[in-house]
Amino acid sequence: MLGDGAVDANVHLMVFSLSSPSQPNPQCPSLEIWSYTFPMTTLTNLEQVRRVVTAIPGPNSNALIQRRAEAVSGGLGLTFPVAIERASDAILLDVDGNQIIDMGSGIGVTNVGNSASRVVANVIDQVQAFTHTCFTVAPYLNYIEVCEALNRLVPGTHKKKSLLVNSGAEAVENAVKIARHYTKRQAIVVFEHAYHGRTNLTMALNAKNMPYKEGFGPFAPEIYRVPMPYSYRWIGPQETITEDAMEMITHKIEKEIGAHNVAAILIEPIQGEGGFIVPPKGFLPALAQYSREHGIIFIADEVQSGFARTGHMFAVEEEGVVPDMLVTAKGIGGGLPLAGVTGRAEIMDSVHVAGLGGTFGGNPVACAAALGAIATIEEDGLVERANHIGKLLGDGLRALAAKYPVIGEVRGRGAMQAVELIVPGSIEPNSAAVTKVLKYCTANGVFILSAGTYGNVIRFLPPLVISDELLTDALSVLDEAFATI
Ligand code: PLZ
Repeated sequence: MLGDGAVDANVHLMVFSLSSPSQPNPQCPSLEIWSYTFPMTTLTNLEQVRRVVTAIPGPNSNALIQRRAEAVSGGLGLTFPVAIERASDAILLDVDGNQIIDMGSGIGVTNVGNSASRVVANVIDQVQAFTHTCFTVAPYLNYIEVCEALNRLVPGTHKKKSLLVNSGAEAVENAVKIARHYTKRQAIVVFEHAYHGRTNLTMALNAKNMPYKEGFGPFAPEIYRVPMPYSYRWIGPQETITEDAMEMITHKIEKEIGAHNVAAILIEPIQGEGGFIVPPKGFLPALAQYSREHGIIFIADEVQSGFARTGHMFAVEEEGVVPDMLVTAKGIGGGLPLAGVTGRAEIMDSVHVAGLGGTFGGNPVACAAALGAIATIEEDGLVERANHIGKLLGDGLRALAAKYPVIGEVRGRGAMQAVELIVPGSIEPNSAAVTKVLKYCTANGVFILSAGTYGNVIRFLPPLVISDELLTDALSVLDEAFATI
């Protein structure tokens, strides 16, 4: 059963001890080695219930946050001022003993649950085997296996090849590099409300200035931004939103850039940081079609929407869109840092040998974790589970929207759902209400995230193994939170 924390794998631990030998150690006679086995349940499993035992944040969290302020760069944000000690499935245990419902999955990363059993077991095995060679120095099997899995899972029947790197931003950068190299063109088209990372190139690809770009320029050239059909805030008629947006985009491309100069159109199939903006039906297929007609590489950034999150393995599948390149990160590694670029073989092979690389990209421990995460998604039916969560969570949020006029819109797909908060009677963004809801949820043991260009969106990205009971409990805390504003 999903979400009940059942783990059947066992962990073998080598324990170094100075007494009670089971085997003498020839290297060092005074150091004896014990080898024994105990069930992983004792290491990772937490009862899947919310339990508030102190104020949240509690005293130990507060002390740790103070220590953080002394040691860690003040340039890092802090969404949830609660320090975590352990986590399993959809429960986070904080340093004060509170059990918190995880409705964020570390920003859409632990889709398979916190410390998922197959991920943990694979990582332990791999760490004991070897931790690093640098894949471009000396290759190893699990990197190739992850690429094979990506080539199989990414939509399209054409021959595909993949590349592994460390982060979403690095993957996006590589996709852009490869698209430019293949097309011998320079312009990259991106969208309003887009988010693609924090490196220099990806900052330029992001729409929002604060906090991502402010003071960090100069930014990379040849990036062109076009309108996003954000239906809730679209000023034109809803009936023709797809056609009207396509008209504005193609006009901009043809008049301001020249379609023949465009290397790639880069888009998140559902925008993440921008506020879970779901494009209107027909928009992504129209964009993909336009790209095809003009020799433009269509790149889907599925860093946040990928790996079963939306009730498909990848969000583009909803409308049968086949991108030329697809970027993955977050959920691929089940909690370890890994990212990928998967694309048409002729595009991925167009780069000269050694034109791509990096010291850590596709680290064997991260690849082992990814194989565990992919097996969990496929064997435990997490794509279907995301659809089930979408129904339960979506219905719950729509019931709240009917009750609280501060909720302007409920939107999303599968286990990627959000509410946009407004000043009742208008569509004016209400970020103050988001702050209040987040504060109440934190104090009551539910972890949620905000998002949105205007900071007025609450997003829900629960681990896909969350139980119905925990989801219902989180919704009831959310109901109480809305009642306080
Ligand atoms: N593309 C669609 O959502 C990362 C950002 C967290 P990295 N989103 C979370 C933060 O505050 O930095 C993201 C994304 C999409 C690319 C990225 C970038 O992925 O792994 O954070 O580099």
